[in-house]
Amino acid sequence: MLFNKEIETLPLDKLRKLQNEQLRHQVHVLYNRVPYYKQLFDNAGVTPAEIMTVEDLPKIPFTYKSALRDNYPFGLFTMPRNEVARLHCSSGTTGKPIVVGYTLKDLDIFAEVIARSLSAAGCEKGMLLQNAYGYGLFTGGLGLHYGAEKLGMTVLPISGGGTDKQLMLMQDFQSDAICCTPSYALTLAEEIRKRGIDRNSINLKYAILGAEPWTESIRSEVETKLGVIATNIYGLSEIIGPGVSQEDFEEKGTGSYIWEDHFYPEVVDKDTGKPLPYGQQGVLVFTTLSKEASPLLRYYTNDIASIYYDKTAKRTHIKMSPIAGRADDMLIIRGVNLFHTQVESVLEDIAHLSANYQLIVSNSGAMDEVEVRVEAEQATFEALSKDNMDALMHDTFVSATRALQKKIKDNIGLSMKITLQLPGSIPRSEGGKLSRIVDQRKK
Ligand code: DLL
Repeated sequence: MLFNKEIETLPLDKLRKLQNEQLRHQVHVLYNRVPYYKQLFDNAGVTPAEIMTVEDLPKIPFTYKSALRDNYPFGLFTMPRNEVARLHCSSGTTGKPIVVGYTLKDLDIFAEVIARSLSAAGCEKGMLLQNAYGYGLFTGGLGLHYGAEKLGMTVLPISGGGTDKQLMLMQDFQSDAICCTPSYALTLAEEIRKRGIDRNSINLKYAILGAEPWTESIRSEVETKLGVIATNIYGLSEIIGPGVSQEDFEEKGTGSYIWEDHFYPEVVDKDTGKPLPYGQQGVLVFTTLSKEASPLLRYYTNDIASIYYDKTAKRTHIKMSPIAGRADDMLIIRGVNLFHTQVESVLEDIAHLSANYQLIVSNSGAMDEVEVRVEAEQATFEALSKDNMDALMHDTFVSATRALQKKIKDNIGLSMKITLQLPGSIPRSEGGKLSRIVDQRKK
């Protein structure tokens, strides 16, 4: 079902017209009301009058996360704080968080794009959504919450974590859909199996997963173990939160629709900053077209993806590929660029290994080394343990780890040490985002 059929299927020429009108207004507001943007334009020798269409966007320099930090807390707002209805924060690795503001109209837009997203994910009015994204400063919980209500769903605002209660209410209330991070979906799926919960006592049909990179290997694990159709939801606080893009449950694997009447995307070369053609992978850059309180022009997300139109799709809006990783999280190992999702993708094809893994990066020798710690798959491990004391040493696992090592070498071009681990030994998501990389390099 399409939540807003008219907009979601708007012919491209009309969509562009709408975007251009909104962009001209947005540029005007930012230039006149936000000193940071006035200076950005003046320093670049660009006037607002030169930005007539989205094709003119490359004339404007990027806005980086540092601009939000430097103007902490409300310096990039277009209006006094007392006219803002809500604040959210996104914590960085160090220091102060970045702050984003929403007017009531912004909150309507937020709910609208989430309602569209949940619809695309398969959800319908009347279904029960177990919202296991964190409530609070994080945009996930409240973002999904109001969008689900707008769609007419019943929302269970359980927030992240508290696995016992998640599983109890999931059964007692017969939740139809769940939204959480993909790593937490894996945790829940595993706990269901571990506790011997009857899958027939669970009614979940859809899982809306995002807030961290994930691949087909996690999708197949979550889908089989939870019995759901799992789709990808993407977003970032700076742009609005979740619901910048969403995958359709009947078009799985073909990318996620960017709701481009509100968020105009570009993909640029990570080294030169030059716009890249559709289909080519680079850094995603977004311009908010309709936001009132804290709009941004050409926000440099650091997320690596490609964008493209899918002529065979249900909607006219542009699609984006899954995020390969963040440019600032990319490892460079012996000259080879590496995202942890590349290892995760390879894992999907290797039998008897689970999707729980960690990359340990070290430099005790002369060069950087990556060790892949991966868990033996529970079912195989249990079967082998019955008649073998040390199941991890069994030929089945030895061949699986060799196959993984070879596939990594063939596909990624790096030799990595593979260490097989006992099921359950690698850290799990306890409700939020999970880090897959342990960087032990001495600087
Ligand atoms: O994670 C918003 C969100 C909440 C998205 C719930 C989806 C679901 P931030 O905490 O500001 O906001 O983190 C944003 O998380 O720049 C990406 O690097 C990453 N990210 C978000 N969604 C995905 C996804 C929320 N589906 C940052 N795939 C972004 C890969 C994602 N990475």
